[in-house]
Amino acid sequence: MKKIKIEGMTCNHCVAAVTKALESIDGLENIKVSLENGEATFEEKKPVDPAVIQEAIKKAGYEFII
Ligand SMILES: [Cu+2]
Repeated sequence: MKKIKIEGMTCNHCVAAVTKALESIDGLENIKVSLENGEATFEEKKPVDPAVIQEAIKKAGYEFII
């Protein structure tokens, strides 16, 4: 399981937006986004470039802290 830090989430809409962004990435599964902890966890069915994840989260309007 991988864990990433996400900055900027303030409510459940943010959680939904980040979840959707992560779900749009091919190769990720079991995505869980925690508003409380400001993080997301997921499994990689196949290796995913962190830059792709960062880009998707950025596009959704949040910041992925490596
Ligand atoms: Cu929000």
